[in-house]
Amino acid sequence: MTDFSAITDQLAEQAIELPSWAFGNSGTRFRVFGQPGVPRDPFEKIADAAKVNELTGLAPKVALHIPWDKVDDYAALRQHAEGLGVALGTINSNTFQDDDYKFGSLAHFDERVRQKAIDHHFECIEIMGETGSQDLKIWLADGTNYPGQDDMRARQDRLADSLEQIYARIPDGKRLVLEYKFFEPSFYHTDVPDWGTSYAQVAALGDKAFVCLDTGHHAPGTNIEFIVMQLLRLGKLGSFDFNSRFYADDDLIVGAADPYQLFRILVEVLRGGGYGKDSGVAFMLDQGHNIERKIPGQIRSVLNVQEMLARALLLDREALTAAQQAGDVLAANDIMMDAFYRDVRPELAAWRESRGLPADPMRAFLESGYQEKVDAERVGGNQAGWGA
Ligand code: PSV
Ligand code: MN
Repeated sequence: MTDFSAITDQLAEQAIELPSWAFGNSGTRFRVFGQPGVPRDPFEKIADAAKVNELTGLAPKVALHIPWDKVDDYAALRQHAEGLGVALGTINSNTFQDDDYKFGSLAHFDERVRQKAIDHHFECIEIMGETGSQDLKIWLADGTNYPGQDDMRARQDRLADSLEQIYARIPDGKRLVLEYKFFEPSFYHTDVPDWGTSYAQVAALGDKAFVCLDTGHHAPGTNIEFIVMQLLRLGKLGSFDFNSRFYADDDLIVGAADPYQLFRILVEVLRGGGYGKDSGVAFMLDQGHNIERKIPGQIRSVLNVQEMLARALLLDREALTAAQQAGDVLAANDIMMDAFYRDVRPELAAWRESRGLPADPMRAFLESGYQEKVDAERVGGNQAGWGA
């Protein structure tokens, strides 16, 4: 059995980017349930995210969504973040909440709307300069609901042209990542439905363009770790949006629905060189906490990823390779299961303490009084929410 101390240097490199929108109210199309203490502006969202980092040491960056996180002074937002020990991360564009985008954005048949969507991305690139962000993440709601509604081929060509124009403005050292999703809100066809389409589009752009893999954006039964392996093999895995799903794009806490899948994904990440400071892969969460409290929801999420990463790091690769090469199916599977079932929680707790972090960050948060404080302070104003 691999000794836990053998993996702590690698564990210490773990960095997960939190989505600012996880701290605002969110819901389903049936209801958004408000909660006390919810941030009223991007500054308060960052304060909550910084709390998660303070207690876990795992979340040094906060991803922003524009226009949800629009502020007058991005330098002030950046300073505020840095003062709280976090940095501003990925800038997510948003072309799905404006009447103009009913029939799409970067693939739209109307040149006026398509230009508006391209301009929005130019604005996002400018914001990246002020926030110090590395990545522009594009997810498109573009698609159609009915066969014949639009020409799928022409849409793909217009998308390629739009992306090319945006890519031309990505400064050196920064990146464009294109996220795919198989359906919703479009139900007949989606313009970037799968990793292959995203890969084809970003490969045509150049070496500053990558694929973003959102774990909730696949059909049931999809072998996501295979996609991780393939994108790493092709040098095009740019980032993850981690969350978990039972049915569609549920945006539930990562590792909650299928912890074994998260383990398998992380095993492939490690196998393919997708982990560590120099890997170039950004690990983000993309979640909504609709019925649970948001800050502990995020704490639980990053701890889930940490626990699963520890197990993946502890996998006995030498023994696994030997079993694979001997064609020993059952031994190979046993080795995977041994790592997956190893309860790393006590060792992680002790290691956290040794680094000056709380052994149990969930409990530390509940005992900190932070929630009660913000519940009392944040009255009045407009609560932030998914889409606001
Ligand atoms: C789309 O469902 C998505 O996964 C994209 O990443 C969006 O930016 C995000 O959700 C919004 O929550
Ligand atoms: Mn996503």
